[in-house]
Amino acid sequence: MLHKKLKPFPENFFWGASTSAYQVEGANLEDGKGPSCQDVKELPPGTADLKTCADHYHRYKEDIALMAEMGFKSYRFSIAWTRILPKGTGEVNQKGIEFYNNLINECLKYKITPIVTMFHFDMPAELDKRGSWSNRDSIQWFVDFAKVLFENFGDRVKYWLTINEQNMLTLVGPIIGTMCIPEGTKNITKEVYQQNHHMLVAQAKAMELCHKMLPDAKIGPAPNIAFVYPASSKPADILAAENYNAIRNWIYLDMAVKGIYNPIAWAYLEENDACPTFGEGDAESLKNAHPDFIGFNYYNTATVQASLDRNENISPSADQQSARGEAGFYKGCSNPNLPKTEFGWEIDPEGFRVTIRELTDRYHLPLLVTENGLGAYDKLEDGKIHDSYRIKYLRDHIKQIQLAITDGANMLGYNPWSAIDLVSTHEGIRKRYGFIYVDTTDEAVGSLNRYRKDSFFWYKKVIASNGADLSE
Ligand code: BGP
Repeated sequence: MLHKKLKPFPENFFWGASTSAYQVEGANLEDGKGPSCQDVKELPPGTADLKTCADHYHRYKEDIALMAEMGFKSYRFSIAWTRILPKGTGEVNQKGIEFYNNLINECLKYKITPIVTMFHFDMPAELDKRGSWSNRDSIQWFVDFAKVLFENFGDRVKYWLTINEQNMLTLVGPIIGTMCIPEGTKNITKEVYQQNHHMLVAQAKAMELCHKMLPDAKIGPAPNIAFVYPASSKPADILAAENYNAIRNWIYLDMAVKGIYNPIAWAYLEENDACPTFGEGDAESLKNAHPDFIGFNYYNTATVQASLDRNENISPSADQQSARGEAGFYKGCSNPNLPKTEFGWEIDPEGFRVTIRELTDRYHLPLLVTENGLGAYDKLEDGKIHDSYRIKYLRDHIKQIQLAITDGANMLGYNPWSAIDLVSTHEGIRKRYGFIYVDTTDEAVGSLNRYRKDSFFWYKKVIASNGADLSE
């Protein structure tokens, strides 16, 4: 649709940015925090460990002040489960409560709305030992954790996100250092989707509890949604795209929003003898979630073609944004129409609009962008970082949000990744995303001084003009 006139961004639009606890905080075993799966995993070679990260734990005041200087209306961060419950269940660590109280209060001091992710890739190591999400008890562990969060922070936190990128945990969990598969598992797909089922039920129960305990709060899921294109107009490629859309995107949101398993995804599970077992009450719990909005991370689209041979050998995904394939179901391929980042991720701003429209069409719920951004090798020169490539990426995506709003989408906010440089899931701190540069490297911890990147000043103008001025 070529609009004659664009609608403005809504008033009270949440302009902000995101981080996650294990990637930004550091102090990973300080003040009573227990280890999470991230702290005990084998690090990808040459990447920074998680002891320091951006040292946000000690420097959050300086960081929030910088966010306030940019004019942030929201800050999306996650709460480390093991800071609150060092062993995952049982005793509460008051120092952990204190830290997040301080962080939340600091945001509120500047009228920045805290948007809190309850779980971002950091399962308590003690719970991993007990089988992690493969153990049905994980549903209760998560609900108990949620209760502690709602009790302690619910008076001030009005926006909650349940599980960050549950779809990536399920599809590429081992690459991002999460998801434990019990030794000797024969049917890995079945095991993974049983864990996925437990997460879905845990999420649904947490949403129900939130509505009960905090009637004026809002809660939603936060998957990584990337619309899947067919490689061509061949009908077989269209079917392949529908297949991958079903298992990459819709299985998560159909369940979160409607409480049903997506039928194409279910057929895939049947084919693989991988249908999850429902426990007592699961079906009801799944129906009772009623999210208030959909949070979603968008980096780029995916493109697939038909896989017409059930014995085809398809290599596994490299990470969150690379589609792999399933013989006889779909096969990932690159999109020749799209440029790539320095780290090989395709860049597709228009695909953002496509994805937003599709989400609007399918679910009729308000949408909150919880991640979007460009990972690059930034250079600090004379105290400056000239990241025009990032400005271009963000500008192109913000334009597409406005087009989608004009198309009829209800957009709550834009919280790109990341507020400040932090450690990537598997490519170290050299892959930077922030508006704020942190002086540190994968090889050694640096001064940790903060520097405003060019994108910092640009985003400040964008926010001040409520998205009307995107010029550099
Ligand atoms: C998302 C995760 C984030 C984040 C981001 C960038 O999948 O939710 O935690 O790290 O991707 O990915 P990466 O760090 O792999 O570059």
